[in-house]
Amino acid sequence: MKIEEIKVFVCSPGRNFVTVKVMTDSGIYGIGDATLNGREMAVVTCLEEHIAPCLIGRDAHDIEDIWQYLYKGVYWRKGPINMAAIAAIDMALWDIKGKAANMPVYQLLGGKSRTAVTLYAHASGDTIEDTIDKAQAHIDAGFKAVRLQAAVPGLEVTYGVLGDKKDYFELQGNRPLPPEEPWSTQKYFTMVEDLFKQARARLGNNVHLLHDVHSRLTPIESARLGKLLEPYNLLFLEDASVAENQENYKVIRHHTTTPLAIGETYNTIWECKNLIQDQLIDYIRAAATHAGGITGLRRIADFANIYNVKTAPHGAPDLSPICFAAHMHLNIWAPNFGIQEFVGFGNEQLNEIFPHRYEVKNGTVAILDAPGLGVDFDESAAQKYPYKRSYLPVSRLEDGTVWNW
Ligand code: CS2
Ligand code: MG
Repeated sequence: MKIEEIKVFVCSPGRNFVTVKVMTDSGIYGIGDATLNGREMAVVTCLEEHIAPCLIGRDAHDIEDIWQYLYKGVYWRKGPINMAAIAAIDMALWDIKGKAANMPVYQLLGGKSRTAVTLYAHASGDTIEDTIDKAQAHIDAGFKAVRLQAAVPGLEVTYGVLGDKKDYFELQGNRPLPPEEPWSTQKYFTMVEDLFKQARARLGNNVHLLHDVHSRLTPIESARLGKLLEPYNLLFLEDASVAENQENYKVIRHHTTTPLAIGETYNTIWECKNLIQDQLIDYIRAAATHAGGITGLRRIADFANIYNVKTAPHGAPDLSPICFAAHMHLNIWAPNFGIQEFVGFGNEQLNEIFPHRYEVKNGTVAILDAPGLGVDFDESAAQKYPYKRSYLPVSRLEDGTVWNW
């Protein structure tokens, strides 16, 4: 089955998505997600100009060889742009193989380890009360796990809290330049302890609570936070500190038993090898779109399994439903699957562009038995929402120093 054409699309139903469609001479096509928020067009160029010409005429069944060819063959290994491009091709090839075999992708990975995938929902509020009300609504809808984020009093904007803004562009003030957001660790600490104290008091102990620090703290501050939150029994504390230096996590681990999660920006196993091997984390959050596709994430999951680290794939709204589908197949297969982040199936526009039949019931998603990935891409619907330049925010401390967003 030969690859005949590789099409690349960018659409913007509220935020930008890069989608790849690999066409074969058999009539079967596959789709993949190559979205890299804030650097979308770099991935498009990488795919169109550098990758697509090398793949025309290749056998679409050679997933592993094509992955190695694009990873090792480029000489400049790794990196988010290259790995997002590889990821999209890889997902599309798994989609094709599944359709050709008339089987869902999880069957090709080894079959199911479970019958449904547990999700964690987001509760993000302008106040602690508002956050807890939203968490209660998720619990009432059947969710067993909820991530709590609340705006930090005294800061103009807080990561993870959209407030009354309709979408991502409105949050940026419709300016096609990176918005800047202030940060204060001191103000945050006051809020976060109250948030979990009040949440446990109101929500009880029968629900898993999670929290994303979005890399704002230094290792010793993270250690302090982990200790502070121990009484509230978190499922995990996410991205407490940056781990470009993986040894940083030894400082945190040394002081707290709060479980730690990291990895949504990772592109390969190499960024988390020591974190996993030294058992410095409990959940690895890499995403198929950013870590080399199903092939890349499968390798990370298998390695993590040896060290009792579970998977918790990134499920932010800037990953397309194709990535969500790829995660679902990995989640259904992985013996060490932990939990899937879930922000809803987006707006109507998104569902029109990426038709799928996933259904959430009691905070879980049952896998569908459609062949391949089980999600499609409607080219003409996508055309209605053209690309809009957009950036992620930049963070600054209150004295103006650039900080981690
Ligand atoms: C967040 C993301 O979902 C998460 O855990 O950290 O929403 C993140 O801010 C975005 O994906 C950035 O692109
Ligand atoms: Mg996060």
